[in-house]
Amino acid sequence: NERKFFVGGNWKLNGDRQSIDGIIQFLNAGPLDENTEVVVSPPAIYLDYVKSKLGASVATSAQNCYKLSKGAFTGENSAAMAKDVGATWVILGHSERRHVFGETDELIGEKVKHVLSEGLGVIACIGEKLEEREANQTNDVVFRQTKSIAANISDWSRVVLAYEPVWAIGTGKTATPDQAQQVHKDLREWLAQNVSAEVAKACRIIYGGSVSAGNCRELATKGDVDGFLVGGASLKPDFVQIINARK
Ligand code: G2H
Repeated sequence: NERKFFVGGNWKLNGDRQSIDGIIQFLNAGPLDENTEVVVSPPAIYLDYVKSKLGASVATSAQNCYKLSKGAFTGENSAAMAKDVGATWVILGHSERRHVFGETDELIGEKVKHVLSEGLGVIACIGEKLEEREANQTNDVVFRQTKSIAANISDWSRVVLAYEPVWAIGTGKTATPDQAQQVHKDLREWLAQNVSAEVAKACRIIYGGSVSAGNCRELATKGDVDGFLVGGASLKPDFVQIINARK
């Protein structure tokens, strides 16, 4: 297919200047597969620092932002600010935003709309909890989440969908390649029916949840898995192997 492989590193709330220097060193040394689009997402405080030290082939992303560009919103960051320090993406709707910080489908939709209007790309995350999977509600949940994201998308070329089953996040428990492929395929079908055939064909659907140097290659063979959103392993040199999973 023509979808460019996409690998994002979500550092979450990790890093200091010293450890970040180490990450920048292995990223700049690579070598990184030119056929992979690579994005790293440091904590907002370090976005400027990381961008200034990274080679041009790696883009930067915020991990979240508010739904407005400025104002009396103590503690928040905006897409405009991320853009001002060189970021080109924002991760939205990550399961930790949904389940630790209580973000709703509605708020995530508003953020998607805002970030796109600011000219940045969106890595929009969806995924079911363990009890939802066990109750056979996986598709209900991910379709519901995708629907409130899709309703706010003006330009699909700047959107990547990240399927991250909550039970596989940071647990060492990865979805099997077949489990991931099944949901990605169903999501693409949903896009075809609810958005358009063109969007279904072109939109990258990436997988996240305990992706590692050990499991990335097999996951990457699946036809509807267009890349990864990587947490823990993106802090280690293993991340280079994940970027190169199709090489
Ligand atoms: C899922 C993923 C990155 P990890 O949250 O978004 O984290 O790879 O540590 O499971």
